[in-house]
Amino acid sequence: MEIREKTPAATHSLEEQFQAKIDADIRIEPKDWMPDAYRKTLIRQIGQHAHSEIVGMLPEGNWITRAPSLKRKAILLAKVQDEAGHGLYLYAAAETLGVDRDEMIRELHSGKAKYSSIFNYPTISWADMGAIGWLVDGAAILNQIPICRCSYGPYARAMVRICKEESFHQRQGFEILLTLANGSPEQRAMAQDSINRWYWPAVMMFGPSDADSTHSEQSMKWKIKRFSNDELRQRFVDMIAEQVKVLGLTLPDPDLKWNEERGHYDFGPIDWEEFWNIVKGNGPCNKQRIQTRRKAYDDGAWVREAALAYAVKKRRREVEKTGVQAA
Ligand code: BYC
Repeated sequence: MEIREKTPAATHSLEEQFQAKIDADIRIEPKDWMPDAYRKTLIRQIGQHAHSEIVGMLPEGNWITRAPSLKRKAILLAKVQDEAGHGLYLYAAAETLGVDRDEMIRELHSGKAKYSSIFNYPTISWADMGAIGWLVDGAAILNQIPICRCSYGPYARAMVRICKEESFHQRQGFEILLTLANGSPEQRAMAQDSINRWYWPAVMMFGPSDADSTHSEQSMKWKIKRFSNDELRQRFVDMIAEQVKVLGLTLPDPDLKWNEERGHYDFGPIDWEEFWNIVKGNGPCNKQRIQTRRKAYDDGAWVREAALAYAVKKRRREVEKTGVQAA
């Protein structure tokens, strides 16, 4: 049933007024009216994004104790901590839509909620820390800068700080690869091998091609997404194809070629079978990632309990002192 507002000028449905706000680039805030489907799409996307940040800590966390120097270790530790922070801002942004954080985490642990395909690949060498920073965070920046202009206020605002931090992440990754590329032949080979393994999975991070993207059309109308998956993917390839020249290394795509007419790089076919296989949970590390997250959650139960007990005690003391009951 169509709902109409009871005001004199109520010639437009709530849905039409909502879309008019979006068209005029007016942000939607948590207490504003919004269609259920808009709320659901945001909960899905922000939830998946938050999970990606938290699961994304694992492949790099794997190298913290094996970083080649104290400086590298401190930088990597800071980056992984940043990702925990990103997850927390994003869970908080999703909570403004009325979803419970524990429920989101349960969905991650049960396999119902998705997270980015990229984090289901193993990190087998130190150079992978460079490739993740350069390629994965590079892809993340291109995808996430437009989200700073997303129609939903809390998501857009959370993305501003996240993007600043991602930019540092990408630079540190590039610098790791540059150092290796200018090092011994073995180090150079290690950097090249890492790029060979991470390049295509990073290209896939942008999601299915536009023709197969179920949510893009609606999400773009709602300005949750500002560019399509393929548009962002093309920008990524154009950027990386130039930056790899500075490294003096190559990308594993024999079809990569500058197209003068299009003003873009042409690139080879994407292995969508590999992508969907990973999304469905059958990648090299899917099971391990979820198991690790579940264990971390269970092991952290005492911290959550202690924090809650402390909050209750603090509130009780305040009431005893002031006689005022907190809302
Ligand atoms: N992996 O209709 P589509 C980071 C799913 S964090 C897995 O195009 P949408 C970082 C999609 O969910 C990186 N699944 O969807 C962290 C949908 O399935 P459902 C994460 C994928 O939402 C730590 C179906 O395929 N970034 O960078 O319009 C360290 C159809 O797709 C993937 C974000 O989350 C994938 N790659 O567009 C370092 C950014 N792609 O839900 C780095 C925010 C698609 O219908 N998210 N699917 O079952 C987005 O921008 C969009 O959600 C996407 C997908 C572009 C990813």
